[in-house]
Amino acid sequence: MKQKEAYEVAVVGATGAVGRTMLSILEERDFPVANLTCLASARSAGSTLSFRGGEITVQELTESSFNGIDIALFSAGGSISKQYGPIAVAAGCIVVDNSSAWRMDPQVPLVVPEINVSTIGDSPGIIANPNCSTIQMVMALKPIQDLYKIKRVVVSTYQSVSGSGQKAIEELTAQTRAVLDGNPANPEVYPHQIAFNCLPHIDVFLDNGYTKEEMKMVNETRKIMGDDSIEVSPTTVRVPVMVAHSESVNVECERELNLTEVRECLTAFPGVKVIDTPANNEYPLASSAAGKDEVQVGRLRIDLANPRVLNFWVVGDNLRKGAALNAVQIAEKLIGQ
Ligand code: NAP
Ligand code: 12T
Repeated sequence: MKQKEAYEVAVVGATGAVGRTMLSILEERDFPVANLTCLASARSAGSTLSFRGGEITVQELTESSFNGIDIALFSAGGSISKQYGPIAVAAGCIVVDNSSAWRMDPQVPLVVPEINVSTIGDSPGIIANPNCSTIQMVMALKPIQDLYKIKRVVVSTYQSVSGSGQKAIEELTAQTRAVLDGNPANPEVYPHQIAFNCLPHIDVFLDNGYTKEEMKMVNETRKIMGDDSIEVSPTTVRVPVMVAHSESVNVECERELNLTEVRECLTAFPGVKVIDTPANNEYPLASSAAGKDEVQVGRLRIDLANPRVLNFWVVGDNLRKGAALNAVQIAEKLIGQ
């Protein structure tokens, strides 16, 4: 895009869990923002959000919201992205979209900057941000793919409630209190109690028996890695954690793995931190990854039965690298940073 001193930036869904994190990250990384426009529904129009020591009044999203905006970061759900993404593009914006609306559209690049920034063309329009569980997994898979070529991945996720937004964070808090006090949990966001429980159900169930979240991990992994031959066998589970998703990953490669080499390639990969000293009880944890930018990888070990198979544990902040940070990194690439 045309380079400027500073850019007109809009955040759609600015009051949400991801939107608020976008504001923090734009501020932390000193993104060259001339003006920040915060957009949400009529419900929160008129409320204020803090940005760079000032207060920004939230405006209601309308068809004219994008006039004069250079970059629009969307995180207000798939139907808003489907409806307003093309309106923003027609107004001359570049859209970085966090929803699942455009990810598998062949015209839309699906980008993790450390992996496939080159798929962003000269006049991108909409750029899709991948699903949170997929981003942290492919960050660990990419260096392994480059060295050993991956055939198949079996993954089970342990996903935090912040992945489903602000209301789910409140639901886990309220339910934890209610259950400890001997009161009923009253599920609203999830179909069952999430406090003190694990739900093998994220997003909606599809006809093939998998959830939509599981199929995102299958299809988005192939698109980001640029390799349709990678087989992904996922089980996605919601756990009573506030922030950061954890994943157990089993990767079958085309040739025998060398654990020292695996450790080295992961350590060298930007955005990945290897934490793997089990003798000192050191391994990635949701509690240590929450609030951090890096994707943490540990429990690296070769499969007991097959020297071409690796097991590891990967943890990432779903609101940061899984959503807002990745989106802002894409915006940084757009402005030539
Ligand atoms: P959230 O906390 O529920 O926030 C939703 C945001 O969308 C709020 O700002 C809300 O504004 C706004 N919104 C809702 N309906 C709207 C409407 N009709 N018009 C304008 N704004 C509207 O959810 P979240 O966790 O931040 O997630 C937001 C979206 O980001 C998700 O739906 C998902 O598509 C995406 N997401 C992506 C990832 C990823 O993996 N990359 C991770 C999490 C979420 P009000 O304050 O007015 O209600
Ligand atoms: N349903 O970006 O509930 O497609 O954790 C991310 C997270 C959808 C998405 C979740 C979801 C997405 C969730």
